[in-house]
This record gives sequence, C-alpha cells and structure tokens, in this order.
Amino acid sequence: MLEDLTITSHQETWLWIGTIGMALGAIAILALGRGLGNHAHHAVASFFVCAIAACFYLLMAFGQGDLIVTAKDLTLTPEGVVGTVEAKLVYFARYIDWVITTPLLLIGLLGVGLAAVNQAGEAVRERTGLVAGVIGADILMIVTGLFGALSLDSTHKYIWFAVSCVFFLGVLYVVWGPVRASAKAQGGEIAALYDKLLYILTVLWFIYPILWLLGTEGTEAISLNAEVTVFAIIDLLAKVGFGLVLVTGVKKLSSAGEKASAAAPAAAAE
Ligand code: RET
Repeated sequence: MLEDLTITSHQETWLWIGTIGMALGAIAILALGRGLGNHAHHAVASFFVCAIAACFYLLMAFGQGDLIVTAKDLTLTPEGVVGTVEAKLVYFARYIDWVITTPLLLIGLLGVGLAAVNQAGEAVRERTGLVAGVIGADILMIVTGLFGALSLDSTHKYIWFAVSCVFFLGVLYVVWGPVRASAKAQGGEIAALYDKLLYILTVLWFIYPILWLLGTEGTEAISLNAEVTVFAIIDLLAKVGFGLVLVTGVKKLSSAGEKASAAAPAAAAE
C-alpha cells in the first residue's frame, strides 16, 4: 500500500518524542552521574547511549533514517515486460542506533556483575572473554535483524529472524549464567542491583523481537504507526529508564562503599 511507504505525521510526532525524551534522559543521567568517582564510566556510557539515540531519532524525524526496499519480479514476454514490484519502508537507522547502543548497555550491566579485578590472574581473561562474547553475539543479533528487515522474501526474512534469535539467546545465556554467578558471588547490594537491572533488561529486550514479528518487518499484524509508537516507548525505557536505574544504583553502592571505608580506619584505631 502506498500509504505504508510514507512517514505519517503520527510517526513524525513519536520520532520527535523519542528525540526529546532521549536528549532529556542524557542530560538527567549526566547530572545524576556527578560525584560517581571510580564509577563515573557508568554515567559516561549511559549518557552516550541516550545521546546517540537522540541523534538517530532526530535523523528519523527528519525523514533521513528510512529507505524503501523494492523487489522486482519482471518477465519479458512478446507483449512487453510484465511483472510486479513489491516495496516496503524500513527504518534502517534503528539498527545503526542499536548496534552501537546495545553493546554499551550490556557493558553497563556487566560492569556491575563482574568483579573488579587486578591485572594479574585468570579473572582478567575470563572477564574479557565474557565481554567479548556478549558484544559479539549482540552485534550479530542486531545485524542479522537488519538483514531480515531488509528482506522481502519471507523465507529469507524468517531465516534471518531465527539467526538473530539464536544470538539473542547467546546474549541471555551470558547475562543469566556466568555474569549473574559472578554478581551473586559478590553478594549483598551488588547482587541485588545486578538482578534488578537484569530483570528490567530481559523484560524490555524480549519486546523487540515480538514487535518486529508483529510489525511491518514481520507479519504486518500491526500498522507502522503503532510500531513506531511502541518502539519509541520501549526504546526510552530500555535506554533512559535503564540508565537512570544503573546510575542511581551505582551511586548508592559507591556512597555505601565510601562510608564503609571511612568507618574502617576509625574502627581500626579503636
Ligand atoms: C531484532 C530482530 C528480530 C530478532 C531479535 C531482535 C532483537 C532485538 C533487540 C533489540 C534491543 C534493542 C534495545 C534498544 C535500546 O533502545 C533485532 C528486533 C532477537 C533485543 C535495547
């Protein structure tokens, strides 16, 4: 349908809501992240997650973040060329945003769950292995999701969807398996913060493949207008919401840590 190939004013409104929401989120995270000391990297990463998303939402609101994919099925007959041309609108900019920001979100989560380590010993290698593994799987999840979104042929599309889901399961395995075990081993507040972030991330991230399947990339059960609206809301929760919980959680941890180390010399002097 031709109306599915143009950006509607409804979509434009939600893309602007996304832009402004991400920009405000970035500013809020920057303000909250002041005084994080050793943990400032969490505020830096969360700030850039929102700032990057704000730029990509602006790109889409300007109408520069989408493209029309076409597939031609033409045959030459004695009467001339006959055939059909299929076309659909794809917001490709989402995938560029996600391929940069989802690794940063995962680094934030792993930064809480994995214990601080010194330069020597196995822990450094294990930590690097987990970070590299989760980022590799995540990048392939997004890239193969883009390949699926660009496919007009259903077989290709669902094969790419399945491949993307396999990498998604890989990401979930790392964050629910070894990293959660490491967070648990650190105990107390760290384990509690990790679990809170893990639940938020898992619930929100599961919505993406479902929406993809229901939306114009998949079965077209819901309109592009509805899809753009839900993606904007989920994106805001997964980036701004997650970032705020991460930064406030880490802030509490570091102030509790400071109190403990301030109390320690006093206790020793007694
Ligand atoms: C795709 C394609 C279909 C299969 C799967 C997908 C997963 C996407 C996810 C995206 C998360 C995005 C976030 C963005 C933050 O704003 C690519 C939709 C499994 C999990 C958190």
